[in-house]
Amino acid sequence: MYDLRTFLDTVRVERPRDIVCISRTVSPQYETAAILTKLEHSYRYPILFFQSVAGSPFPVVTNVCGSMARLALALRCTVGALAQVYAAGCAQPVKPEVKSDGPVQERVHIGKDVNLESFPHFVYHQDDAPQPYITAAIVVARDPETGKSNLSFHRLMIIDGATTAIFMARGKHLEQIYSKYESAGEAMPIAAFLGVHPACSLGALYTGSADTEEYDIIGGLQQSPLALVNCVTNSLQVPAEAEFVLEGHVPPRTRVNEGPFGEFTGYSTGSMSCPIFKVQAVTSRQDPIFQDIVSGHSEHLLLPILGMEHHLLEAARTAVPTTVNVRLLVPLTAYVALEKKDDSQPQRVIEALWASDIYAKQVIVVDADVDISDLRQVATAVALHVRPDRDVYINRPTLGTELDPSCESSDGTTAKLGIDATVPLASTRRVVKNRVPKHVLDSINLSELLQTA
Ligand SMILES: Cc1cc2nc3c(=O)[nH]c(=O)nc-3n(C[C@H](O)[C@H](O)[C@H](O)COP(=O)(O)O)c2cc1C
Ligand SMILES: [Mn+2]
Repeated sequence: MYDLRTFLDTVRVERPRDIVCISRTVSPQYETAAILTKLEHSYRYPILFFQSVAGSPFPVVTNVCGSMARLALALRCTVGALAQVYAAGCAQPVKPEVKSDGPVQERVHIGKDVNLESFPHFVYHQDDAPQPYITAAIVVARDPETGKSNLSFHRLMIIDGATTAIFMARGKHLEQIYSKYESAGEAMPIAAFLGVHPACSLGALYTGSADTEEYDIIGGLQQSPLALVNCVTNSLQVPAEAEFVLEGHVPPRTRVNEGPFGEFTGYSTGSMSCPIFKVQAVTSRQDPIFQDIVSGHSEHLLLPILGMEHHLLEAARTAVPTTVNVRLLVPLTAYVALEKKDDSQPQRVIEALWASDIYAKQVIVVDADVDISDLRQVATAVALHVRPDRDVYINRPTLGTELDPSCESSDGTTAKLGIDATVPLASTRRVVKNRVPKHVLDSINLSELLQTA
């Protein structure tokens, strides 16, 4: 079964050191973030299960997807196979199945019974807004023109018992869907669900065409249909085995001040003007677990990588079929390894990636013999093979992200950087990488040699 509880049970059995249960009451104001930060400082990334969080009746789980090993466990493969398994799931989508009921509707609160104040009041960083945030919510909405449903994560700042602010990045699908409703003067119905299996989170983070429904990708990753139920107050569908669902709508032409909020970049970029989410119903299991993601920490950084690397690799291969791999190791930066066939290819890949994702602000292209999972090797290639007057590309400002600390405009517009760190195919000077001849390397049997030494 693909729900949060079954995954936690699997971790308890198969990776017992990966889950820590904390029984003493903790404060949601900075304390859970501090516990996670201290663990990260000692290179530990366990799931944290808080039995008691002050001010809320719900137990909380955080950092569920905080290590690649756990994502691999979730998709039943090795860490090394994750990219391939993700691509295989995307290539074989499976439609969801709508059920007449499900555990997520064991409890139903509608209208004046809705009380978001009962959720834990999480604040992570000292310069964040004092209002609490819900960070693990996956939002479903339907495009009013195509009828396609869309999933994406959105930070929700609790304003009162039945209202949150919702941040929707410009240019991403939910913001595009909302602008269609808004220009027709209509509210956008949405539902936000939390407390799910990692396959669901990874599928929601699929990046690609708006015509691809993320529910089908989740089915592909699970290799079985995701069970959905109809919402109680609108016509959307949500995972039947989630822990919580918030149903409601985003009214047109309403904005509030939101943030500041420390983001995945490690920075907050001031307060924003965001639409609001009017919550009409909250449904949950009988004894729900509240899922949380500490913003800007390991889980937040790891979760989107599979979806974005998959998308950028496809975009790069469309431009240059001999692209070997794309890695995202630091924010807003794509490293690309090419089996280069002509010297115009790096520039074509750079332009393709700039165009295909707002988060691809820097694109650095190297030859296939550079290991792009190793920042030192990439930095060395940039140092040794780049002639800045020839190999650096800067485009005119286009849509990036307002979460970029260097972005001075609140509409997210920024220039982008491309670096071609490949070796020219027809260099005037012969440049050759040091190599010990392979046949000699292969002939050396170290253990034999060291025994006789
Ligand atoms: C923990 C987490 C929080 C996120 N918060 C937001 C957010 O507040 N607003 C937003 O626009 N995207 C947010 N994202 C990124 C989107 O979920 C991501 O870009 C998604 O793939 C967009 O979906 P789309 O391709 O259907 O537009 C977040 C991602 C993660 C992993
Ligand atoms: Mn989408």
